[in-house]
Amino acid sequence: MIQAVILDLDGVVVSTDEQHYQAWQRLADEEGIPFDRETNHRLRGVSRMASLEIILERATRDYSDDEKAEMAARKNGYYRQMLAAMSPEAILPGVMDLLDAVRACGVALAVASSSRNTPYILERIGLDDYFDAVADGNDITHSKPDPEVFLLAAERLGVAPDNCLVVEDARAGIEAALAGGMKALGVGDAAGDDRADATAPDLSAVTVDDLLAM
Ligand code: B16
Ligand code: MG
Repeated sequence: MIQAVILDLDGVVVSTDEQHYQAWQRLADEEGIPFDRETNHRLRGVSRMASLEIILERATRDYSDDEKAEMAARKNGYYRQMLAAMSPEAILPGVMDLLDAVRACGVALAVASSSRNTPYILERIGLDDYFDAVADGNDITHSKPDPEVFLLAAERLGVAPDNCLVVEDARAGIEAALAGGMKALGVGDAAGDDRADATAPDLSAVTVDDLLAM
């Protein structure tokens, strides 16, 4: 029985994919490292430092740990400049109607994201007080596909993992939810992931009855 719905943030509640892409592209251009949308696709749900390591696969020299830290911070500065322009209009279609309906059924709601910018994004979209629990990249040591962020969200809600449903757009996130003993609904990029318990193009195509019957 589903007692909690745990949502990934980027790609499920909002789409910050384009802003991540533009910020990484600017950094890669400055460093003369080839980067494209295909590589950007591999960064979905992956932590900031792990994302940088993927970008550096195409670099022609080695970078020190200090240089890597500076590059990740520079990219994050570009990204946050773009997040500053974000408003509640960035919430993806169908999300608020579905979440309000889930909450009306007495089911708890949490966000579990790899992003260390989660508090800032929730503030920008006006949802900083909306969720019953938040777990994010600031709280964890192992990024998806490790289940740590989902298990922490469930613990903060006081709900057992097998009573939790995760909504994810990244394949690494589906893997993480299942590894944590939770059910998984794949949307967006993860709509083609046949390991998920159910899939949908986005949350506007999902009803509260669909969700809670999983
Ligand atoms: P930050 P999610 C993830 O968020 C993004 O999908 C991924 O592209 C990003 O690299 C990661 O957060 C870290 O983000 O640099 O803001 O800490 O999908 O887990 O909500
Ligand atoms: Mg995501």
